[in-house]
Amino acid sequence: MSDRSYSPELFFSENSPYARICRMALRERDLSAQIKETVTALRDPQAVVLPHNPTGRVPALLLSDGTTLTETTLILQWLDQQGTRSAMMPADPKGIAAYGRVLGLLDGIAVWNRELRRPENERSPSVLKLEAVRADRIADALERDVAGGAYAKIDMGALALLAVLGYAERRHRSWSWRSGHAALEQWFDTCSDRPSFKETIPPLQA
Ligand SMILES: N[C@@H](CCC(=O)N[C@@H](CS)C(=O)NCC(=O)O)C(=O)O
Repeated sequence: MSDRSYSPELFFSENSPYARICRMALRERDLSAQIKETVTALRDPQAVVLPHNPTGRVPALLLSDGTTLTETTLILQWLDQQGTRSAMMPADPKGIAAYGRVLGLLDGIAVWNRELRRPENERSPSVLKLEAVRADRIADALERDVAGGAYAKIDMGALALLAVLGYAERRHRSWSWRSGHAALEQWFDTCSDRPSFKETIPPLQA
């Protein structure tokens, strides 16, 4: 914090599924005119986010008084209090559980993807296996959830699910999540038509 005043600024990387949830929420809540989005490098001593956020991670949201919020869920909670649109952060236990389940999937996939980015001889086969099994198990649960009507309302849990499946489509293609998950696939194909999703698509990774 400082005595200076800042323009609210959301630091992101195009590849980050965590930041993408916040970027989608910004659009869904019609806050793009008030909050600027700034691309930052990651794991780079010159990264523009570093003076505001020593963790160097995204998303990070710089507020007008110089406070920087980090961690996706905390940023979403703050965004939820801005603007005039109705709240998107679930408050009921079922909605909170649905949001948490998706975050759990995303955390596992982030570990899996990081492992895959290491040189082949440094990868841990047991980590790769554990995360693949975890992701499939959560996808099976999500398949049942979606078939039962969960994630039908576009709240923060639904945005998180769009971001994680969108990440699997473009950046983590070794996970064939569609196989055996027809309801999830249909949900994704329908919901990915939203402008907030289309405007935040990450580059394709081979
Ligand atoms: N727990 C954090 C995770 C954010 C995260 O891991 N972001 C990644 C990009 S997807 C990052 O900034 N990595 C850069 C680094 O590890 O230095 C959240 O919920 O926001």
